[in-house]
Amino acid sequence: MRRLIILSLLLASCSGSGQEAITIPSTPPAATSTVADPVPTTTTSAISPSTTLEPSTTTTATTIPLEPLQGLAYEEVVSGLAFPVFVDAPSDDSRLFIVTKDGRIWLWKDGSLLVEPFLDIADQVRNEGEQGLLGLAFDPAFADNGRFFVHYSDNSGDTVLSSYVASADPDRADPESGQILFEADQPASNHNGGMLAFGPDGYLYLALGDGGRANDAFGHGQRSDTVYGALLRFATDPFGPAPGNPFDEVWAYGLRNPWRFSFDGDLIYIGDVGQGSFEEINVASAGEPGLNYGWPISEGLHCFAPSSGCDVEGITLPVIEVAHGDGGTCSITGGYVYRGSEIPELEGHYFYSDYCGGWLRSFVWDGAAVIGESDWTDDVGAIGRITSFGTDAYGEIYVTTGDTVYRITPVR
Ligand SMILES: [Ca+2]
Repeated sequence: MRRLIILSLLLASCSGSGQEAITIPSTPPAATSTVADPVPTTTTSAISPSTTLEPSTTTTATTIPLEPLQGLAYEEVVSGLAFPVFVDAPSDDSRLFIVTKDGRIWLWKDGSLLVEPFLDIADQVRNEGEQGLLGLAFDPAFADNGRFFVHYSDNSGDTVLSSYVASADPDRADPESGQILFEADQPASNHNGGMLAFGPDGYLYLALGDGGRANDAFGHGQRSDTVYGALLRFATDPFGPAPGNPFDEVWAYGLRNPWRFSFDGDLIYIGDVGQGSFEEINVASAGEPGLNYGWPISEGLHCFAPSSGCDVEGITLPVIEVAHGDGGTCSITGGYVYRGSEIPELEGHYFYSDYCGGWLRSFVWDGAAVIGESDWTDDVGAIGRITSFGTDAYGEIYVTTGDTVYRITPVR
């Protein structure tokens, strides 16, 4: 059974790291025991459950009441993959696009995995450690123009953002359509960031890490004039830094290794991987330019450099900090706010995990504070290292492990 976990934002305690906790007098209080259980004991709403990924036009719109939610489960979608790191789908598209780190995008369609990949750029991708094909985003007009964007490490280990278009066969991309749009040298093999997504403003966001090694070795974290340790924002027609960016391509900075971020309405949720002690989830207004997320001044809600007495004025601090050792935590995996139809009780819950810990947790950001923190790990069970989350076109949430894609489903 799920259990409610109560973590205090202000009690960033007992790390053993020697880092001083940051006192945030203006931060609203964290969740308390008065937080409502996210799972109602009786179901009063009636929805139209979707039990398949078929287009809604083929389903019968029968409204039946849901049984009470007992918990969550992972439903295996497809296994035997070579390190899936992302799942996504264009709007109103029943297919699932599965990214494997080796440089391929696979299609799960009508209940099975197509034999031939949608895209295969493995010969252009270095697939080692944190390097590989790391991000995928569909043009908001994908249904009309077939265009999509990928972020990968090239054979030199450097960052590349490219676009491709689907071929006359909608299940295959045109491998000759690739256009390199943006490149950045990577001074080290780690901390390449990864995530690529369109924001609510229609611009394309790319998250890059601090350049790598440890302790912000290259001094990129607090520089707004480098693309490292930053959230970049691009216009795509024509391609270039988006209008309104505070610093050329850079939209926000002070990030260490933002592996996964997502948008929900006018908010952005960023899972920023910490160094040796603390992981963090940040929630901020997606439309606010120039935010500084603190690295390496802060790691989570603790001072990092300096290790005590750090000045965090002007820094956007995380809303969730997870200490290493909490459930095996070592490297946070940011996820999504649930906006699907199968689990209406969890509408608005942000799901996230950790690569090492493999746990599944959620919370609700109510606009001022974290409420309803929940740990679903006992429900869903241990499935190993969770590399990423993803969503389908209907807002259902998926997780990926080293070889399998699972869907989060309700138990009723
Ligand atoms: Ca931070």
